[in-house]
Amino acid sequence: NNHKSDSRGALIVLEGLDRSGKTSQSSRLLSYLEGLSHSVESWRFPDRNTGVGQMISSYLANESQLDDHTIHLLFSANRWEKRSLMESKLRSGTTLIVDRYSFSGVAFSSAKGLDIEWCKAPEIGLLAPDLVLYLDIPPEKAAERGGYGGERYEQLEFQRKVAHSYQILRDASWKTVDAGLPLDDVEKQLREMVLDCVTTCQKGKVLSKLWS
Ligand code: FDM
Repeated sequence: NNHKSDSRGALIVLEGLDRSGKTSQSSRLLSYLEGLSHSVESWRFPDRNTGVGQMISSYLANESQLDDHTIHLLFSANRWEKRSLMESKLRSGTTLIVDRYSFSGVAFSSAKGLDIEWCKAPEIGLLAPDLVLYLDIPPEKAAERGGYGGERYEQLEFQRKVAHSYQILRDASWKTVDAGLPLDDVEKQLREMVLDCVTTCQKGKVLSKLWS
């Protein structure tokens, strides 16, 4: 028996405020796992390359206006359109490092005042991450990093509300890292958590669905 080809990849999600360092850390984790000869890909949501993704992208750039419920459902649809590919990658042994997922969907929309249970509903049945890594940074500190690119949600006042929503969503299974530390220190902590998760999935941890 070739156990390696039977083992599945891990679904690892990075969450956090804008400028918390998710994107840098995803690419570092990708290189790290590649270096260990793991099959791994880095993904992000929104995936702006699909038709739905282009609608989202133009909304974020303030080039189009959409009702809060409508854009929420588009973000969710953007995950649904990638669901089967996601599952086949994982089942064939590829680990996915995903920059934002359903938790961003709920945190950002509920920060606008939408009911949290309503926000979670369209996510039911998507694949549940094996690990959620929360890059924790105070909104003020994230704002100081500059480089808010001027997209729709990149404002301190709104990011404070998003931080609050993340606090409500977060459960005991999430792993939180202090994202105010130097990048190398953050990476070191993440590496250990990620490797541990990849190993658990290889050993046969069951792939489950949201919300569980
Ligand atoms: N965002 C992202 C949402 O509002 N809902 C979602 O479901 C997702 C995945 O889109 F401000 C927000 C979060 C962020 C913006 O994300 C674009 P990136 O990471 O800057 O591309």
